[in-house]
Amino acid sequence: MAVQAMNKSISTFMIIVAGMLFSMSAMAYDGSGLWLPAARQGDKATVISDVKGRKAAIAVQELRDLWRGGESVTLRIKRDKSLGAEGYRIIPGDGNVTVTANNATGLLYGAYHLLRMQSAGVGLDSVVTEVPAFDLRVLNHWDNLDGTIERGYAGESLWKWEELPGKISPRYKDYARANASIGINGVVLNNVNASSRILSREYLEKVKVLADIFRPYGIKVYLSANFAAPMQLDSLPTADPLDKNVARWWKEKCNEIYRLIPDFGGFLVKANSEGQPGPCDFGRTHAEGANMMARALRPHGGKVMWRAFVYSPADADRAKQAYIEFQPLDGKFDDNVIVQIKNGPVDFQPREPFSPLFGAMPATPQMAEFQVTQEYLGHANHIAFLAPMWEEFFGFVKPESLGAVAGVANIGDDDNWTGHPMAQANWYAFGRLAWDPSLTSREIVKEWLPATVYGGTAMPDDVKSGLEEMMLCSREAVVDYMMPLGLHHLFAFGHHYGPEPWCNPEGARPDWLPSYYHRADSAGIGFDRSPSGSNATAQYPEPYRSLYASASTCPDELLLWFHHLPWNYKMRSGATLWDELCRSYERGCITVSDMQKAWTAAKPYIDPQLYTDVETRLATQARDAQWWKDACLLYFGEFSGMPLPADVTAPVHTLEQLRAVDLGITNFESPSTSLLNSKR
Ligand code: BDP
Repeated sequence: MAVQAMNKSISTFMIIVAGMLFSMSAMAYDGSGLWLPAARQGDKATVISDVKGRKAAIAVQELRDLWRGGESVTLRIKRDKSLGAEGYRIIPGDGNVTVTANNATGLLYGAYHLLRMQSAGVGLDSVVTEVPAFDLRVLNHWDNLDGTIERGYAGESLWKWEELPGKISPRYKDYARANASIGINGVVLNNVNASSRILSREYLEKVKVLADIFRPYGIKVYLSANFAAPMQLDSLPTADPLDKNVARWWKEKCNEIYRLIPDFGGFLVKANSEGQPGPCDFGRTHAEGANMMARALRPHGGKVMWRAFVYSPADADRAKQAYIEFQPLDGKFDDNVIVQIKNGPVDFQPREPFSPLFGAMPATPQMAEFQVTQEYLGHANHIAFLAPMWEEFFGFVKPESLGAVAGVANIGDDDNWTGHPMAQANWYAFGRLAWDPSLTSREIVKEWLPATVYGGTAMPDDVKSGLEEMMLCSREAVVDYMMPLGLHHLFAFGHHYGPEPWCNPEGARPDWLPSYYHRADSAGIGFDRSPSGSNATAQYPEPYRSLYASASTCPDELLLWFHHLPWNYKMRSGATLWDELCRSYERGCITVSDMQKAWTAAKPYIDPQLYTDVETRLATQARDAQWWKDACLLYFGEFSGMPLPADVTAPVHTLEQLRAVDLGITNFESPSTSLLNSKR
């Protein structure tokens, strides 16, 4: 008792100390400040600059308000070809730090670099030279004009269309600032499932207001365009890209846009995909459609980002379809078209191999599309730090082969922007990797955690590294408890949250159903994409083609993506496939419980509101991990007929109970099932 009381008073004391540190370093926590430092108290920092214009003024102001380095900072334009349009150099000196760049954009990025170093507690001891790897680093918002967000889990859209252009939310500027601070320079405002109305005069005037706010932060606005807009907005009889009235309509539309927004970035287009209109409706190719729009944008310097996310059943394997449709179009796109390809060949699963389209169209500019929002990784309930996923991608697809990167935003109007406070790390990581894809996940988390979670506290090193590990292992944990060994798309229909490997609603497209992907039967499990199956492996270049083609060389983590194997197949570890599968699910659950422990250890040093929020979400994550494990192992166990290995704990649910959980097919936000709650 006495010991407990003493421990309690020690931890109360530590909470008070940590609380004092917090109040010294920041305002009351609500998550809205993201990773940006709090303003200095008292005197401003000394910043010397004679560079004119809004951008430079922002850079100066940010440093005056936030820089605590002691040295003064000089911002200076200095011509240097090697720095390009956005690069910068930071030169430490005696009592002064100098930032040079070719223009104010570079100076702004240089200013934010200094502030990031400050937040991460990194000293400046040598010259820093930075040039972004990609010219275009863009967030794709899947925001609808009615304020909802497709696959958004952080409230409603930030864009208050009904209030614009008259009323301006202060968050527009905060948003731009946050993006600039991590190097994002483009924003697609609306959903790829686009309403044509965004291109109406009424909406363009609203868009202009946002573009004007974003411009001084180096950010261009882009819009998702509906290919049938000429028909929908102005009743043209067709949207055929080779029809001259259609081409004229787009030209005039672009002229209208550029009169309002002279630096408009261009269009993002989802065409002939999941029911969206496109050139194929008129017997034309994707290239013909994209080029028609590109020619309307060309005089103004705009770009078309044309998505390759298509899967019309040209082949029995969905994973092959985008390649089949797009690869033959190589060389047929105008040079202001860039083909935007999801990282994997299916759809943002917890783990996919890279899409074989990358590198397969050498005469066509390509860009990668990542999903920052956690549609398939536990929504805003699970910690899944995605830098390791993107780092893995860049291990296969060389950044030099890409012209740009896009991330589907996880941002909404929640106070903390991203729903789960730790999901801010994914926004941050996307920006940082889009600037410098050679950064490691660890480097990124070492910047983000102190800047956001524990800066200014006396957190001991072992607790800090516990939090780093918590972040770094989180994506692999999700893979383990949801879809290990290359399994994919075991999700409940529609909302993609919980497990439903048995899901089979009447009339659904087969390639939206889990059984299409897992193919479990008494003979085994997995999708045979080897040469004896769908031969998707043939779409890959060597060495991957051969590596993936044979189960004996295919990496474990992609095994069931490429192969259908017997339950007693002998794995590299010596265990059977079934035992390995069971252990993977078990490991996922154990990792989440380790993540909970790391978070608990950090309690005395973390703002209480943040602490409790994450603690609660981690409890949900732990519950869901168990739910996934039980659902998948009980269901697959019916086919394998094999018992759980002795080192795997028994399920806490029965299959009947889990099958009875009605997940609903739309608008699923959190697993509020009393069944699952009561089981803990
Ligand atoms: C899928 C989403 C769907 C999107 C689609 C896309 O489930 O909501 O519209 O991707 O990327 O992942 O177009």
